Amino acid sequence: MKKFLAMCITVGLALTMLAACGDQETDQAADGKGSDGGKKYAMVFKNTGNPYGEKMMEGFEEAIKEIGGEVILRSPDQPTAEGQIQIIEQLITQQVDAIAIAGNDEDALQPVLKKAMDAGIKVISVDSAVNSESRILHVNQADPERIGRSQIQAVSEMIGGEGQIAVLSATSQATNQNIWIEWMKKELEEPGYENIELVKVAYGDDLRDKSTSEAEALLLQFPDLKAIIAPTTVGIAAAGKVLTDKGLAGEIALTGLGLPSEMATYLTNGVSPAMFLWNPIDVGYAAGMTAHVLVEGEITGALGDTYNAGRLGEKEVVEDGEGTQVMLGDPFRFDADNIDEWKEVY
Ligand code: RAM
Repeated sequence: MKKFLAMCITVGLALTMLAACGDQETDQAADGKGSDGGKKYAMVFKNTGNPYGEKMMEGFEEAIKEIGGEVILRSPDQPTAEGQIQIIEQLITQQVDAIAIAGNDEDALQPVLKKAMDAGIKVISVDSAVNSESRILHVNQADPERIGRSQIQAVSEMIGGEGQIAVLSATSQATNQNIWIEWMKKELEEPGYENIELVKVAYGDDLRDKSTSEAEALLLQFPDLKAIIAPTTVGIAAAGKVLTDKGLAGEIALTGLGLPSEMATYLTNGVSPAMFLWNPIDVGYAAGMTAHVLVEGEITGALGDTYNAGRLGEKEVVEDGEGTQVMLGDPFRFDADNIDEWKEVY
């Protein structure tokens, strides 16, 4: 009964958040007593209906309330650059002070984001980077190299260093997934993985139905498949359900990046021996605090700038290829032994 009640509360909360985060705009005057009254902070996620994005927005909203600004949460229906471009145009017209965007494409948003910056808007990317010309800095959830390499290390352990593996990703344009997959491929070139073959990278576009059909297609196309790595919370949850429904626990291992709340079942039923993630609420919160210090002129986003990111403590702007970034922690490993502590949190 307790479990049923908890589930009802979780489903109720999820539905409320879904309603709040549809392609309809959510504007909320903050009731905090911070110093930033009247300033408008927008977050644009990849697409609607993704619980990970909703958690990130929750953290962003927490930060903006803390500093006393006004928060605007927007996402297109589909994970495309076109949808985000339309939203950015509207945010420019609304004269927001800052935009934090999880980019659906590295380069396609450049003209509109430059236009926003020319209009005085502080633009940062978060979660999925846009190119360094299109933003002041990037708020990075974790080191992409560590994320990519750890997926391969984990999968190799799960399948005894031998067999066919496939990746089920988000969209083919998603910068975050693409860089993680590049690092997976580099790790596969290291000694010790000679008997592991990456047979395919499939794209479920962070849509539940497409991710499900792509996971099913992998099983049909590769009857000897030993593991699926899904570096997307939508993809891994869809694959978890497919493998569970087909009774493939223990036959095909699943790992990747998953939300504990969506993956608890598949970590305990043996479908996924382990998976990884960071705290998406903290990622959104960090983006909010970073946008705030940029708007207030406390930092410019230059290399070496340091600032106070509220409950996350002091942060430093560091190098990121051609641009700059703020780096959060290491990915956390979840398995059947620790999932219960986290499944209610995010
Ligand atoms: C999905 C999104 C998001 C990514 C996570 C891991 O929710 O693609 O951008 O960071 O997975």
